Amino acid sequence: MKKRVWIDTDPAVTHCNREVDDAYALIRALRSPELEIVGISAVFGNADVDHGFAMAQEIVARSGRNDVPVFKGCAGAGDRKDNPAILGLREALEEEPLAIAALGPLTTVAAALDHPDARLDHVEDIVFVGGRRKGLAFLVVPGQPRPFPDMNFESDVAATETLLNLGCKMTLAGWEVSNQFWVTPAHLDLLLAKGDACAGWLAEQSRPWQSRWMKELGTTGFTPFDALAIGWLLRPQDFQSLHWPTEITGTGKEGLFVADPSLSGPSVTYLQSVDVITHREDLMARLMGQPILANGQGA
Ligand SMILES: [Ca+2]
Repeated sequence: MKKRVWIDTDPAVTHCNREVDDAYALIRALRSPELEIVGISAVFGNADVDHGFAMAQEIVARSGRNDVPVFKGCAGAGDRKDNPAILGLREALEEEPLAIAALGPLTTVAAALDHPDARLDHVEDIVFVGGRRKGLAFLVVPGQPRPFPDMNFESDVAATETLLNLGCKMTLAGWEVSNQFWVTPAHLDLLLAKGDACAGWLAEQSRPWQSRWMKELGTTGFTPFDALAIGWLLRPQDFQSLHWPTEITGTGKEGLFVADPSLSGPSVTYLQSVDVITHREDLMARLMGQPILANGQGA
């Protein structure tokens, strides 16, 4: 049986900061026959919601998956009035249980679920690209001038609070698990050489983003953060995880979403590490549209 999934995403790719990792997550998911993607919703974040909506539609078309509906969601933190994404997610939940991959700020997901008619008992998991282990700074390299922000969390702290207070099951696919995983120039060359037009487009769009990481941080490539959240839905056996209580400390931009055994708030599944080699094989094969073998490798 296929796993029902809703994906909430903030793809920039060709616009604003040109971050590409939502595209890695979306194409990976759209090319995974194990998943029934019942809807994709665009939210503000890396770009404004209008661009994110258009880009999500473009990625669906490039992946050859025009059968998957795309909905426009919330335009900013606190924008919780009904929109097609909020109503679409709530309707999808009425039918059967599903998992939610939350790849951007949680505004739309919180608005959909914080409603008397929302079937919270049908939320199997909210896989959120955010949160941190206590004391963890988001540093790619030692001596980095400024740590990376916990962008999706910081963009709407209240939305995270809402979902925790509702008692929703949540998995944090945040910095720690993602920052072990690199897409290098050789991987982009492979996508171009062995992939189809969609994989080639992704590789070309990734070059400027990758160059920026390598130039500014001295890395061997970039981290496709959001793709790890989809990976958890596909191959949980590749991950090491912990079940830890959380707390939201501080307020506004000073706020941190922290998981640690010493805390006393709602518990989450915290993804700690992943089998990088197996998991990257799986990602690359799916991006190129190749069949996946049981060991996670492309045929
Ligand atoms: Ca994202």
